Amino acid sequence: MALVELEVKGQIGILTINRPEALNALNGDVLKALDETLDTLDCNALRCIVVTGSGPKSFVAGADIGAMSTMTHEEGEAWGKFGNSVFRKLEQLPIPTIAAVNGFALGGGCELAMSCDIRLASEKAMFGQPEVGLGITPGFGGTQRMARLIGPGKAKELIFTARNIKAPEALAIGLVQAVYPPEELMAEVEKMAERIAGNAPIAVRACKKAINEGLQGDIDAGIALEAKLFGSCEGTKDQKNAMAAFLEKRPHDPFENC
Ligand code: CO8
Repeated sequence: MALVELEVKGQIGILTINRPEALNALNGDVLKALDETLDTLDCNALRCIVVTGSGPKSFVAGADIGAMSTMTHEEGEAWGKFGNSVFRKLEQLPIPTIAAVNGFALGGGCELAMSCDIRLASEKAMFGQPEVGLGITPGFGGTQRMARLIGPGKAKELIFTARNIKAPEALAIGLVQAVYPPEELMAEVEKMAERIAGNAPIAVRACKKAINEGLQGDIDAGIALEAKLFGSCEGTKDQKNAMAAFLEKRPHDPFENC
């Protein structure tokens, strides 16, 4: 069995981290498999990516503690750099990504979920950055992405205390966008992915770019980027198709990524 599986369902790609005997913990082989699988994605044909974990208990229970237990300073830094490069590749995919958090999302697992655009969780999901209890820091972007997602005060509280939180608290603090009974999670995730896939692909990509890149700079630069991207959508076949349909009071033709 592959350590990372890719299932294509129409225009949706479902990536499953597949090491259930270790609750999908990320060792070097899993990270490498994820890296290679991301390289194979056809982001012109696919319109949304779902990331989930194999088995009923865990999304990803963290980086592999056994593998990290004997690392030197240099090995630790190289490990962090590699993990970060993979998660950044995921984050920078041009199409939207949804984490379907089906269980434990701890340490590197929480960081993987935070590298996706949207997080939907099972009622059984648990989130946390337990690293300081293991004598390390979050190392796959956790200090950066959690502070940006839920604000620095709450991120510091969770990271300094190494307190794990359950799905309802993750929802309340905005770490996840919705929580579902475990048996309904994947259907709800796929429903959202289909809805995204049904919208004009160039416009959806432009929105992702505007939000992600806009958040890196000041608001004036973000607004200038938005204006440029808005302009780039005008004149596309999809824009003409959708607006003509509105004006003619009929449904638009399916969008074609053009
Ligand atoms: N690493 C390696 N193996 C793991 C991990 C992990 N993170 N999590 C679970 N496993 C393994 C267990 O060792 C066990 O294996 P075995 O059956 O061979 O003993 C198997 O998965 C099942 O686990 P449990 O029996 O413990 O299952 P429970 O249901 O009793 O408990 C828990 C589930 C609560 C999730 C528990 O397994 C746990 O606490 N796991 C560790 C969680 C954790 O601390 N994660 C954070 C790790 S640190 C991290 O992710 C750092 C990321 C950034 C690093 C970058 C550095 C530069």
